[in-house]
Amino acid sequence: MIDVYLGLGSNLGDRHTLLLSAIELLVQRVGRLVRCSSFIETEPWGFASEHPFLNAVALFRTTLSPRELLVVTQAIERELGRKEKSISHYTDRPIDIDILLYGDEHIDEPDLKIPHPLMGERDFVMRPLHEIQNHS
Ligand code: PH2
Ligand code: MG
Ligand code: MG
Repeated sequence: MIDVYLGLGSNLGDRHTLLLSAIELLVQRVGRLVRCSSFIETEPWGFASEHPFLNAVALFRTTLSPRELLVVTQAIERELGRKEKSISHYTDRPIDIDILLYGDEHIDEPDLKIPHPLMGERDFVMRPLHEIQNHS
């Protein structure tokens, strides 16, 4: 069993319901939910948008491999209404699920980088991450 930290974000639609739906689907397909942070409202980071985000970080325990996890999280994003992603710039989205940490593994593949390379720069990740890491 591996501890995996996932970052969740939504800035379109019913953000609260979308985060809850994502967590419910992750419980069904990834594994047990060990902890979940508060949902925090944050300003869009790295791009201009009039739609603020709701962000959270959740800790799951899983037997999935990192790549299986990527496939599952991307399928859930699509099921919850995520359209084609832009590779050149950030865009508004109903749901985003990012793999932040997978045990203590380091992976550097074109489409899968763990730990998430930008997580340390992002308050909307580090605040909820610290909330659940300091609450064991
Ligand atoms: N996600 C991004 C880019 N910018 N800003 C906030 N506040 N929250 C996010 O989840 C977010 C972002 C790329 O995935
Ligand atoms: Mg993201
Ligand atoms: Mg993402």
